[in-house]
Amino acid sequence: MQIIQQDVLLVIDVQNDFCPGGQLAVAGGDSVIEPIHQIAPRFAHIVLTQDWHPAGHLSFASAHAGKQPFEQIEASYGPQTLWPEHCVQGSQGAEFHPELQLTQAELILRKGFRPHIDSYSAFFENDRTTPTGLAGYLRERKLTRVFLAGLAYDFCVGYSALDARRLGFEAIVLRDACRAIDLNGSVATIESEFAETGVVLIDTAEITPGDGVEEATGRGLNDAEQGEIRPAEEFYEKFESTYPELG
Ligand code: VGL
Ligand code: ZN
Repeated sequence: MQIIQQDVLLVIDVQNDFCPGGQLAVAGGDSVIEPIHQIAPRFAHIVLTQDWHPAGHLSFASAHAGKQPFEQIEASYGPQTLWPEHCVQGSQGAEFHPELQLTQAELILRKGFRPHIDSYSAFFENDRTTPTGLAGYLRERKLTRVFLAGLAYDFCVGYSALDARRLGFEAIVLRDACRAIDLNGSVATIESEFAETGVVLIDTAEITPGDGVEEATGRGLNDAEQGEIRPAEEFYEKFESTYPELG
């Protein structure tokens, strides 16, 4: 698969707490870094997300008397899994893994900062209606195809991919650049939703290699030199019919 100028690599939550030794460690979490580094130079645009919770966040089991991590509660917006305290704003666990080197990233999007609502997706909080602003950012910059990598495959990566589709973006998950939590069949669940909504699963090896970032991505060119941006009209139509209130 050829990477084009309208593509963005969305790197989800590669933070200390989701890596070995962290508060909510995902098995092999830090092994997403190498494949991410392999493909990052192919992309002209990279966005990072950071899970970013205030102390006492609703998603923490410790905020609910008698509840343990990985149990569920009924939140005002529906079922919510409870987690160990993780990614507390300003803590070392909330920092990006020190080996992640993506200084060229153009945006760091923080999510999950509202005390009473969790946010797995980079696009919407867990009520599936409160936007994070990312759709507007991508739309305004005419970035129409979202490649996803990071942690966790079956939660924040998966929800972000599904919401990307819901918003009319193309969504391609880089399977080998993700690791899963796999809680109560969550991998099977997310993959059946991928199939339903048209989220595409590929490995990073399927991304066409190139000898020059400049030629493949147009990085270094200004907007005029980059030439015509591909599917803007079609994209806007889709977006506006899905989200008339945002159109
Ligand atoms: C995540 C659970 C809680 C994730 C974040 O990044 O997948 N999972 N908060
Ligand atoms: Zn979280």
